[in-house]
Amino acid sequence: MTKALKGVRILDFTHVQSGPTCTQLLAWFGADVIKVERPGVGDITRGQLQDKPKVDSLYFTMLNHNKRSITLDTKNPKGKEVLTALIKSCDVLVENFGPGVLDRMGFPWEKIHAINPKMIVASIKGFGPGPYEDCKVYENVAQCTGGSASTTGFRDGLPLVTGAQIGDSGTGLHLGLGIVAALYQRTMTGQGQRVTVAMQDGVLNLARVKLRDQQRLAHGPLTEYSQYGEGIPFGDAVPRAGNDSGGGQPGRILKCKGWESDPNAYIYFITQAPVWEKICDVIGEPTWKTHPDYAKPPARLSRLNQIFERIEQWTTTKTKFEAMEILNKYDIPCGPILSMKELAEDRSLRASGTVVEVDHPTRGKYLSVGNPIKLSDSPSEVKRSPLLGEHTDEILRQVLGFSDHQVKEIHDSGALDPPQKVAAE
Ligand code: CAO
Repeated sequence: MTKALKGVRILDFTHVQSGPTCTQLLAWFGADVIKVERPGVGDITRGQLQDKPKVDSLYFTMLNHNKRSITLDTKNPKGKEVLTALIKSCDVLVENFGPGVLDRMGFPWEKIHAINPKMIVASIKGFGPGPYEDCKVYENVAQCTGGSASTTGFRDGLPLVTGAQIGDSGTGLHLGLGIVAALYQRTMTGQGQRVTVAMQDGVLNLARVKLRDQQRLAHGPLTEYSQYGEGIPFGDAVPRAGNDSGGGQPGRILKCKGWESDPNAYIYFITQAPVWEKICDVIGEPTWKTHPDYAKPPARLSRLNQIFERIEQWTTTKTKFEAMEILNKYDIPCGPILSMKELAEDRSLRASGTVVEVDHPTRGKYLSVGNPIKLSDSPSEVKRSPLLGEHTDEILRQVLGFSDHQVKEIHDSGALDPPQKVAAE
């Protein structure tokens, strides 16, 4: 079976998490992703959070599947020649260097466009144009500056960052969509273009419902937020809403059987209006179906704490899986709080290829998240990440067509060697 992006070649200048998320997805869709890394060092994550000595970290392996690796010193004159050849023979350059790095390397957009007018140049930066455009940015900085942290956590607690990597992986996803859109446009125009996503913008896009609520505040309190029922006045900015549901249907995380010893024995429970009567039956409060204090959603808003306490009395008599099974029968929306251990062992996620076991020559077997986007005519196999520079000669010969003599010249130039340290005086 063919692959959706077969024939697309990516010059992958990405590192850490945001950019590699994007190029890994493109590789899963069948693009030939050539990861260019600094000789001797490589992507810094190869050595970060290492669980086994001298082995590529899970941080690296889980973000760089299905890619090839070439090491190249792009500050070496011969290295610049090789980079120019790569630009000529690739369709997309993806980078998430700090601001200005590509220009300092001697490859600004204008030069790349002149070398290969069809090339799409896709970049992730921390911020778009404005006062912070020169700042380097990491995940949590983006979560804080994109509106996620100020709206995550409890009203009376600190702003919180999330476990989901919405700044890095979220921005990588946005960039991937921009790249395939630009590739599609290129089929009609024949021209490349620049694709840029700022991490702040990507996070704000994911926090869009909170900007919605910011504007609703001008017209009165946010009645679905718990603090409304608690009689606590709203300020002039969207508050943190704890575990309240963001969709206008009140929801909470409730204890389940075993919560005293299991930190994940909880379930998310939504008191969705159309199934209210079924909820009343399940929890054993049939009179609430007609009682004026409970029957209609507006009457319930000021009593949410009391209502959820009663529902929790019921959920604590069930495990989260028992509660899920019962509630699903009645179409009552709910979700058990699944630990990473439970997800790693989940049989349906294994069967769908969302959790995969990968074999690596130096690390051995490990688990990873496979492609969560399923295409019926372009299945994704997860292939292990490359060792540092594993494909250097293969790429020089097969992709760039260099002869034995030219390859030797490149080796002799030092362009494939780690930069020499200058001795301290
Ligand atoms: N050969 C020679 N030099 C190379 C090279 C190669 N193959 N690859 C990279 N380099 C050099 C660059 O040219 C740059 O040198 P100069 O600063 O002298 O121009 C240098 O490596 C450092 O690049 P950098 O600024 O991208 O890396 P950093 O570790 O200082 O910063 C990060 C890391 C992530 C903060 C920064 O890249 C960034 O802000 N990126 C954009 C936002 C982003 O993606 N952040 C998410 C990261 S994941 O949490």
